[in-house]
Amino acid sequence: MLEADSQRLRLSSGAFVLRGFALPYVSQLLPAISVIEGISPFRHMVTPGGATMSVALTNCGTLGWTTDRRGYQYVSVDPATGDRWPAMPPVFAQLANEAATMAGFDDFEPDACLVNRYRPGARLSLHQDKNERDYEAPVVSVSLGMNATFLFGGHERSNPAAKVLLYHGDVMVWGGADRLRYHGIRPLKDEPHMLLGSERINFTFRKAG
Ligand code: MD6
Ligand code: FE
Repeated sequence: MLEADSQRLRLSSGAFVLRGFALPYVSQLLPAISVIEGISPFRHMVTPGGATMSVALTNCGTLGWTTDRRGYQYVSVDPATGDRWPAMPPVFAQLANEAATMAGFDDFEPDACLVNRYRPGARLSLHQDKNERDYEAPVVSVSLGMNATFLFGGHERSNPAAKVLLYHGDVMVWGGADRLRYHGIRPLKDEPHMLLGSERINFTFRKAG
């Protein structure tokens, strides 16, 4: 199932890891993240089941992903501030569009960018990304900072999951027949990164509305 050329690891028909694809953008991405968190700070949200997430999150773009006791939803206003989410920086949209094209998904125009912050021990349990209206569009996901083990599962939660290491600068593009696969992140080890220290930042672009 694995197939690789120099910069593209193909996990399945519609799922790719683009190794180092975001590296040329990092010097623009980090200050943009500081601006975003200055407007809409990272926070630990509560799942519908009542658990507080170990991953802290914020958003930029027209729509932002949220969870609380009532469920998961995309909203245009940050519930913590009462204001709109910060705008998506043009460099974010450009990176997402170029990565999607590399994976064969043309004209990707995301309206939502979920920004996740992991510290040692934080994890994301197996889930499907299915709160978006449009499953035609792929999901583009950028990893910065500490390494993480990504779990690439199947279409049932109980299916076995492959483990894929994601490094600083890697971009995943995920769509087509793979759009609704279960996936997650193993608890992060504390192996500090030279730029970001004991943090991993992931941002995930979607067409949500
Ligand atoms: C993360 N990512 O990498 C969490 N979802 O921290 C995701 O949940 C994800 O990386 C869909 C497609 C790619 C992803
Ligand atoms: Fe996801």
